[in-house]
Amino acid sequence: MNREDSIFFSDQIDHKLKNLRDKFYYHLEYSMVKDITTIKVRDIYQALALSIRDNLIEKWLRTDYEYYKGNHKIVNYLSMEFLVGRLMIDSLNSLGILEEASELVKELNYSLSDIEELEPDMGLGSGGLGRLAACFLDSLATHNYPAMGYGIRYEFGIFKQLIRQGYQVEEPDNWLRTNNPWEIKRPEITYRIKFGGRVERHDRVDGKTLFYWVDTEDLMAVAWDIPVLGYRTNNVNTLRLWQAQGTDIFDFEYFNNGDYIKAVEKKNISENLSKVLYPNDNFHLGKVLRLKQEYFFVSATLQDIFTNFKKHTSDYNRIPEKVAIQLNDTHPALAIPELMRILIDQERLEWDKAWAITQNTIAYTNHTVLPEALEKWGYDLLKELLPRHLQIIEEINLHLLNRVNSIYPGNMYKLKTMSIIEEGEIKHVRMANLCVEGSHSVNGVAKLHSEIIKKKIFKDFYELYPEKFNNKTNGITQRRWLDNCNKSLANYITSLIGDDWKKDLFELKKLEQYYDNDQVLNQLQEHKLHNKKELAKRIYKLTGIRVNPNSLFDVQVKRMHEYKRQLLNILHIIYLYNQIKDNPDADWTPRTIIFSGKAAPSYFVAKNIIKLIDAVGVKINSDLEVNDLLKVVFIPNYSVSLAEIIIPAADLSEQISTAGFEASGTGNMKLALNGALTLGTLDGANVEMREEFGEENIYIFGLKAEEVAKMKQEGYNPEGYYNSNPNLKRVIDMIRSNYFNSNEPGIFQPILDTLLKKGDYFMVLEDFQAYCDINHTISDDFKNTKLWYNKVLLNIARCGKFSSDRTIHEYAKDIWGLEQIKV
Ligand code: NBG
Repeated sequence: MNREDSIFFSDQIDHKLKNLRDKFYYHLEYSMVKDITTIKVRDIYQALALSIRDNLIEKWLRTDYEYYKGNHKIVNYLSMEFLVGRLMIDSLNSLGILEEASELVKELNYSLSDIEELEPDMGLGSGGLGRLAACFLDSLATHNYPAMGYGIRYEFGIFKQLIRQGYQVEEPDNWLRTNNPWEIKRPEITYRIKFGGRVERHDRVDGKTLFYWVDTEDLMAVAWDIPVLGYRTNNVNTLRLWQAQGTDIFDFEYFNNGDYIKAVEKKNISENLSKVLYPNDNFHLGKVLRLKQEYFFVSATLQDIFTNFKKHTSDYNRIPEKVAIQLNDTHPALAIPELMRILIDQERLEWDKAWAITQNTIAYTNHTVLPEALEKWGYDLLKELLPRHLQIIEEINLHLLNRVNSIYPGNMYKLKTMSIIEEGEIKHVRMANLCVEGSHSVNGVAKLHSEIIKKKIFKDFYELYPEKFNNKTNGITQRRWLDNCNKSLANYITSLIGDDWKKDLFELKKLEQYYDNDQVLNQLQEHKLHNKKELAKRIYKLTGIRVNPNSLFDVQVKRMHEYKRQLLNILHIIYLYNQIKDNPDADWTPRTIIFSGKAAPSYFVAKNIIKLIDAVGVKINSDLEVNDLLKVVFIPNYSVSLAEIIIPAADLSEQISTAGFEASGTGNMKLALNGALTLGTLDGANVEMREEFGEENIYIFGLKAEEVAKMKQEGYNPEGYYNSNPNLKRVIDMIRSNYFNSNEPGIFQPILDTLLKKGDYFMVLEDFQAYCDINHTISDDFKNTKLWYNKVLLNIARCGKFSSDRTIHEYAKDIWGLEQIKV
């Protein structure tokens, strides 16, 4: 590029700071305002982050410019959650300046990992759904797809979990307390968001009816932009997060009455909207504030999309040609009536035209089949908060029901189940039905899950619109989840097969040639041992428990949820404990069982399970008789950055949900890529992992999804298992007799009740024996080091499919019609 056609102001000056070192020292002095005598380690982090940011800014500006100039189609990924984690190491690696940065901080006697520890996690998500969104952004940028992520800039992300006396305690996550060098506030990108009010109807003489949404209570959404770097490419996409602000025009009523202070208070209340992330995973709470958050971010996002679209044309028929909108679950479902409202009320399009544009623009991903996670909003609440949207939803529903009735005349069952409005004593709006009706594509997140969607939860919609339904199996980014978090293994792999795997994970196939190579298998073991020692240090630091790095590291890290069955794991631990006590001199395989994960603050049983894990751990870890043979650890405050330490150190990955309940899982993929073998049910993506890895390289047990369904239908009797299995009975009776909690008798009664009195909904007792049996096999296999690492190698080599790069290429081709635009 020559100077004349440069878009950069900085090209006008001759003394640009060219290298990282110059920038770094510049920022230490001029941004942090520090000298040699006053510098603190946090200044080093801040200055380094600002220097990294400088390094990417030209690319970022150019990316925006190229996308705009070329008028390319853009995908807009709408998600209430982006669980990004830290950005520093990832950015350095993407830019190819990791070594340089490492040398630089050494000059000041620090290591890069010391500096990294100062970066707070960007924890704007609660679990897999939010982390998936972050992996997708990474893959989109790396593969040069024009994309925007849209979400909320929560002031408080996922809460910090403390464990006190075995109980979970929540503390707010004040991640913005220190300056966040990665975000840029864009006050000029601010939109007005309306709530409440009423709808005025105007029947014009030409027969057209117009609707005006008036007397609303408004607030503002202001944009904060975060750069999303592609790996070793010039494309830098944007994650745009909205923050709520009160309008500057204070509430007139108070103002007119001279109550200036009240008016300012009101402004404060509106700003609460983007304060906090709801910490539930797979659970719909139905709170007003949450609904407000959903509309707030959808409305700001659509205004932004329209602003950008209109820079090129106001021919709205071309929207689907230029804009793709992906709804990450139903949380942004209001995008459907909002887009209709804009097209009809503001741009004055006819219903049919507006509807075709809406459907062709929007696509929906479903992430769960749990009924308690499916969003339903009270009809009256919607009416009060978004009266015009409710009218539009009713009209969408009318069209849908007419269609259903014309195809299946008089079929009341179909009308009832497919209706977007759920009738009943209290009427509700079913957001999932709205999403299916309003979009051109509906996808599940693993093969099995997509089948369940078609056969069960959206069965009738599938019959009506089979062409809409498709599968996009989830994936993870290998940049963060191998290259950055497990550097020594990543470098070793690169030394064997080159580094093309970083952008094309199928390249790992080349490792298969080393299947029987003792030296390579030994090296895999060495790297694992190294990571296990690192984790052991961390465990000691965080919990005071000493663990043996040579034991089998058996890991279950994920949200605490009954369907994920941490309870099955802990029942097996008690069983194993009994076995060892009965026969201490047998040839046991020492195990360290590691749990980590947060429970929703109001999820009582999940919190009770944490307490049980802790109590069992306290007992076993202090029992000198079992000593090193068995240790149980609960590491508090699971987060992206903690996962980056635990996952590389795992030997065994627990993916033991009740079959049919885990939509995909993504931790399963991260653990396999880092050389842990999977112990799992045939659920979610485990099914495809077995296909890829080969049956002999994965440990599968338990009921299959259709068996779970059948057994539930025919009547499942947990008591029968308890009475007929002496090992199980002994375990349950120990819990009942307060063996692990003599100081707090009775506290685990709720857990016993879920298993024996309330029908064991997640079939823990049914799968117990199969789980114990397969664990025996695993313990035996682990003793045979060569056999074990054969399997490890094949697992890693066959992980290609589970890259989010593959997932994103599929979305781009099948759903978005998106081209790669290299900047
Ligand atoms: C979760 C599923 C996981 C899945 C992620 C990402 C929700 C609603 N669903 O199995 O439970 O891996 O989504 O798709 O959070």
